[in-house]
Amino acid sequence: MANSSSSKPVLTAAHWGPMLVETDGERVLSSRGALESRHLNSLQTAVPDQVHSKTRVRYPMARKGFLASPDKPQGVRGQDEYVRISWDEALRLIDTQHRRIRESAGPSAIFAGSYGWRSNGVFHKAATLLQRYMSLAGGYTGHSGDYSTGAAQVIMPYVLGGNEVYQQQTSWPLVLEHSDVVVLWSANPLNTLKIAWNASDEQGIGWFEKLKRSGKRLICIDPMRSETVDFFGDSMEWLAPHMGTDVALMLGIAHTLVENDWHDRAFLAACTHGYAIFADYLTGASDGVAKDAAWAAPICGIPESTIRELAQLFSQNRTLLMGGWGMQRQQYGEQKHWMLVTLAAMLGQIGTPGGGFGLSYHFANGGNPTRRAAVLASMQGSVKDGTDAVEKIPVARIVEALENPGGEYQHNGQQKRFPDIRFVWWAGGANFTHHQDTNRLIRAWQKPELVVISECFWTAAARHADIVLPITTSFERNDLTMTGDYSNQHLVPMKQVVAPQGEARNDFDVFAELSERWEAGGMARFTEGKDEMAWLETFYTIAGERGAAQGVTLPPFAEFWEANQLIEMPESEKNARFVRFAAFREDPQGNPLSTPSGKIEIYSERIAAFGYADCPPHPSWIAPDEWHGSAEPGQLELLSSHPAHRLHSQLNYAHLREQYAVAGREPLTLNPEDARARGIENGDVVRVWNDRGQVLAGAVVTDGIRPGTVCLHQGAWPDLDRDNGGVCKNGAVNVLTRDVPTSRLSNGCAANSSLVWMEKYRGPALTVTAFDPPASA
Ligand SMILES: Nc1nc2c(c(=O)[nH]1)N[C@H]1C(S)=C(S)[C@@H](COP(=O)(O)OP(=O)(O)OC[C@H]3O[C@@H](n4cnc5c(=O)[nH]c(N)nc54)[C@H](O)[C@@H]3O)O[C@H]1N2
Ligand SMILES: Nc1nc2c(c(=O)[nH]1)N[C@H]1C(S)=C(S)[C@@H](COP(=O)(O)OP(=O)(O)OC[C@H]3O[C@@H](n4cnc5c(=O)[nH]c(N)nc54)[C@H](O)[C@@H]3O)O[C@H]1N2
Ligand SMILES: [Mo]
Repeated sequence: MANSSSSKPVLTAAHWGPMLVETDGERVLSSRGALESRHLNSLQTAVPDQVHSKTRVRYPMARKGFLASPDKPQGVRGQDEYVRISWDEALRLIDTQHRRIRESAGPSAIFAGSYGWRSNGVFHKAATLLQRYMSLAGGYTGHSGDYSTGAAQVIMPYVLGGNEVYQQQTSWPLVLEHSDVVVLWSANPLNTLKIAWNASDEQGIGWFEKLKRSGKRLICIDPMRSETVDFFGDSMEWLAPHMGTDVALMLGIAHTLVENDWHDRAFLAACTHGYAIFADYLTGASDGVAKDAAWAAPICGIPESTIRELAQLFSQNRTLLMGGWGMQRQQYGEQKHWMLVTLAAMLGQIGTPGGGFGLSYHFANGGNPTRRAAVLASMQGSVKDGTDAVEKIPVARIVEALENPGGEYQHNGQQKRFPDIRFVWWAGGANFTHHQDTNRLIRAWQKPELVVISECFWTAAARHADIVLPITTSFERNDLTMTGDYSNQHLVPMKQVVAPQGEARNDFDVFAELSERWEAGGMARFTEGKDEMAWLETFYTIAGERGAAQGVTLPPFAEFWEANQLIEMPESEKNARFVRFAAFREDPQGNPLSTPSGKIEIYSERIAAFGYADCPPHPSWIAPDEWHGSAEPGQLELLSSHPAHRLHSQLNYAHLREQYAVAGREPLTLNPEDARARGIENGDVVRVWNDRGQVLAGAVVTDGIRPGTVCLHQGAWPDLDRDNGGVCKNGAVNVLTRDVPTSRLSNGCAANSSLVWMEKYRGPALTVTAFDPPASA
């Protein structure tokens, strides 16, 4: 039920935290954070824009060329007009074509991997619900991995036994107590902590604020002077290497350690495996090239003397290397965190309070101690006796799969074959902004026989679909969420604020109805006979059982739901003293890691056995194809970091855009040197291009970025102008990025290894139309 009282704000939550939303019962009036915080999170103000945006999908729509002959669609996806159809017609069309394709081509022809940051909540999980329906219908092709940590999450288990990127970090109180030096290496927590996969617990920035006032030595290694460096001001040093060269920089530091006998031999002997082989590479004994500071300096663009100073500083102090993820979203991205861990191992501080490395302080408030908690259960992606994914493709290889059906490829030591995908359904992801090389994607996108998109908004993906289904935002339905992916700090009701807009339906209801169309009794199988509130009560009841084991008692569900209040979980003294790898450090034999040797693998026999030239068996410097070392004069390194006032592409249409748009489009950060060389002034429209595509963006000229590097944050909506050479008017960075795997080990996203050209734009004035729905909508 929509809340009809106008006086009391409704409590709900998004990835960007618990929020209070004011409504008059029909319209959303305003929204704000529900937790007390000294750091305003701009995303929390955007609920009215989300619910009432002119770019909402209002009705089911179908592409003309598809409707003309659904068995054999005509026209070009992305160039066709859309026609309004009824829900009944839309679901009938989907059911008929789904049946036809499944019968003729089998379950692997149906791609339901549907990656993306759908709204949070334990029940209305778009892709999970899609997969649940496809499990009922007989299986599908899913995906493995993610765009976030594609390389790191595959390499780290070989090295440390766990993925490290989604695991709790040594607790913040201990970092503040014990660390002397903290290094943010390719991390921008001021931006990235605005969100979490559940809802943000909003504690992370507060911890970084304490760090700022701690008097510790703080260093940020990033080609761009990020919001975080600005936030730390004088208390942080900024070192700006060339993009993609961090392994060389780390090797230079490591070599300096060895030269001075500053490395921790005892730790290396007791806790690591294969160091000697790596050491031969480091010193050049095996290949004749000593990876010393003088070698590293011209590669990474950091002076030799600085590299040597870092080695001394790190080895003589309790040092914590906080690794972010931008640097592994690159060709050979696997090497980055492997080398970071190797460097930390050489420093010998892994497993100490406040020393070693951590790969999630910048994400989901890692290090904020885990509470004793009643943790919610959540919706599962398969029905009883259903068929789960019959096949999985590495998530960022989707275009390669469409281009090369049946083609063989290597993944993580396995020889695999791409399925022959004929039907793609995306629910809860924005693959036309998240995937690399948009123009190549658009070509590959013509291949499937059917593309269905479930969306709240007319995204570029929706504009390239055959059928577009209008879906509710999370403010038009009821749900539950925890805050903090690691802390479980709060349990929050996500109460419906207003009625569904237009003809929008919940993903759950769409797939429930399709299940019934698929087979008699399908709806009951899909829903297990439960509606929204019954499911929420189930998840809450399980939370109560889990909580009981932790000494946490929840009020009865009805009372909780009525109260419109979140529940804060009690602190745990034990968890507040958590030190990652403490037990292993104390007794490596008794508490081995789950690696083959039980130790930190600096050399991996398993990886050696795969024989991958693009992922050697110990951390190595391999020059990417596109980097400053291969750039022609005038070419620039392209950075696509995550945006401050969006979650990827989410909210690009919102009023927040006024805070960052330049010349009406996505801002592009460039150094004054690069601006002068091209006659570009602050605020100008620039054209940026390479052989993959071209975009227009608004120039932000600042010394806060390394010369030779430009940044376009990821997530601007593609707005390709076919009448003007296909230029993207809104500055969508993936029009320019290269679509190659990090390596054949993990096949991760490598967007941050791309070169571009840039000039002042002198063409006709082109207005951004990305947020105008199709004329007929
Ligand atoms: N160049 C470059 N590219 C990148 C990155 C980069 O660093 N550089 N980063 C990569 C990373 S790490 C990621 S995680 C991806 C992010 O890629 P995505 O997660 O795909 O990006 P979002 O913009 O969050 O897309 C979520 C979509 O889900 C829709 N949605 C929200 N709620 C619901 C719902 O309840 N139901 C349905 N059906 N839809 C809903 C939203 O409207 C939105 O369009 O981008 C990747 N792409
Ligand atoms: N506000 C907001 N928060 C978010 C997101 C969002 O879209 N908006 N996205 C969320 C998601 S899904 C994810 S995966 C995380 C992403 O978290 P990250 O991947 O850590 O975020 P990025 O901004 O891609 O990269 C972090 C920093 O790495 C730097 N960097 C890039 N390349 C290099 C390099 O070669 N060397 C060095 N030293 N630094 C480099 C970038 O300049 C950037 O400042 O953030 C999450 N948080
Ligand atoms: Mo991500």
